[in-house]
Amino acid sequence: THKFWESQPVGQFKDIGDSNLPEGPIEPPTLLSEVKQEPYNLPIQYEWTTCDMESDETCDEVYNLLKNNYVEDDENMFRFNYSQEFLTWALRPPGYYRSWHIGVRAKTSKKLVAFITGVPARIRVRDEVVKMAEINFLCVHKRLRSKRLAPVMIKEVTRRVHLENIWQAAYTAGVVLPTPITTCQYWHRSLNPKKLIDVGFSRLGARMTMSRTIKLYKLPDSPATPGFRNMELRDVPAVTRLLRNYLSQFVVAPDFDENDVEHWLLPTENVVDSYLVESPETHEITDFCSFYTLPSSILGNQNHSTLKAAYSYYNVSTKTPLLQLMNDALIVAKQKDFDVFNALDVMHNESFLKELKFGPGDGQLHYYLYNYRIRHALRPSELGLVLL
Ligand code: MYA
Ligand code: JJ1
Repeated sequence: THKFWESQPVGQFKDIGDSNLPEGPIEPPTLLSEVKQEPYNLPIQYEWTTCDMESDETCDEVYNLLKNNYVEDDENMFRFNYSQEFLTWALRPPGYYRSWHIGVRAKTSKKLVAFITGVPARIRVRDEVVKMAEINFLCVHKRLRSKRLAPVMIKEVTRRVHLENIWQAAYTAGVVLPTPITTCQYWHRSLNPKKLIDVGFSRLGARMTMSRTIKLYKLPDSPATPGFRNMELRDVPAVTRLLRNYLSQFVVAPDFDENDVEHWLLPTENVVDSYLVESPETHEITDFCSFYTLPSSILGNQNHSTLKAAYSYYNVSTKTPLLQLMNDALIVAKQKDFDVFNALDVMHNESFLKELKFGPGDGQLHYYLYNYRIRHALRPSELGLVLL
């Protein structure tokens, strides 16, 4: 059972398959004057702190909390290691609220022991564009687990989102909660198979030698598509049009404007890479692909401490076949020294995963909406949203 989640306005397990329940908000908004004005109570030893992500010092504290306590795989071999630059990018999009970057400190030592964040986003669900918070980076220090701190943090971020007159949220988790709008599979494409095998990320296949494996995953030195180049600032209007048109076909997707595209998709070194295809004849922008950089710490390996992973982000093909576009993405990721290229089975990704030698991982990612009911669970291919 889920004592906390059963008390929240989210789709409940008992309601699955009930076609009488309408799609849309589960609870109506209240007046802002009815939103609780004081923070929720924490256990007496702890205090709330708003984390100023413009301060390098605070950003370092958050970085270290996450580096040591954030998400691990099911065998505790790898732990996400989001960089400081990544965190400032992820947490300071257009219109962000400082008050949604919430920490918990030990009162006596002032040590940061827990964290949760929201950033604002417009998310379209079918034909409705809904103002939402994207909730991410929920983390409680390993020594403070299972003390019901997470529900207090979730209630506090909810309160601060409500204070901005926003009543819905989107989030992902590796665990099953009431109730996913869809469940996605992680797929992995080896770029540096020897290292992946050495650190236990992957295994030598049956009847495979190391040299046959290296050959299997070999890629050309440079992209094949004429006109394939880095996205630049001047491309923002064309990329926005391309992306808006592409995302319109999915049931749930972000409603990106030019400001959002500039923030989320313009290349930022060691954070996000974006490429496009400019037709050599017409100079039209016809295709686009992107990935973000999220290394993982390798826990307890003598020879390697970091796994450099690229994660597929938003990709659009109108002229170059998606398979060829993504093969070029693999080629540039390999040139940038990534060890592995990861992707979820969202949007049209299924059409290239097997052919480009991705294999299914042991992890899944469940997507959720807060205070918004979807009548039937979606197929991953109906989802046009990638959260970081
Ligand atoms: S997902 C990434 C989550 N982080 C990690 O996995 C890092 C490593 N783990 C930890 O730091 C802790 O284990 C966490 C739980 C902090 C996850 N999402 O305090 P507890 C429920 C939601 O005793 P702890 C991400 O960042 C659990 O079912 N709920 O547990 C998106 C139980 O409730 P119930 C979760 O292990 C986050 C209760 O918490 C999650 O010490 C989106 C137990 O609390 C989870 N990942 O701490 C948050 N894990 O009894 C929701 C456990 O009912 C946002 N729980 O089963 C909702 C929208 C809010 C805004 C709304 C605005 C309108
Ligand atoms: O990375 C993941 N799994 C890897 C490593 C497994 C190590 C042992 N548990 C994996 N490797 C196989 C790769 C192989 C390459 C050649 C082809 C065949 C496949 O499967 C998994 C995803 O699969 N990652 C995790 O488990 C991390 C947590 C995922 C949930 C994230 C929740 C995030 C919350 C966000 O806000």
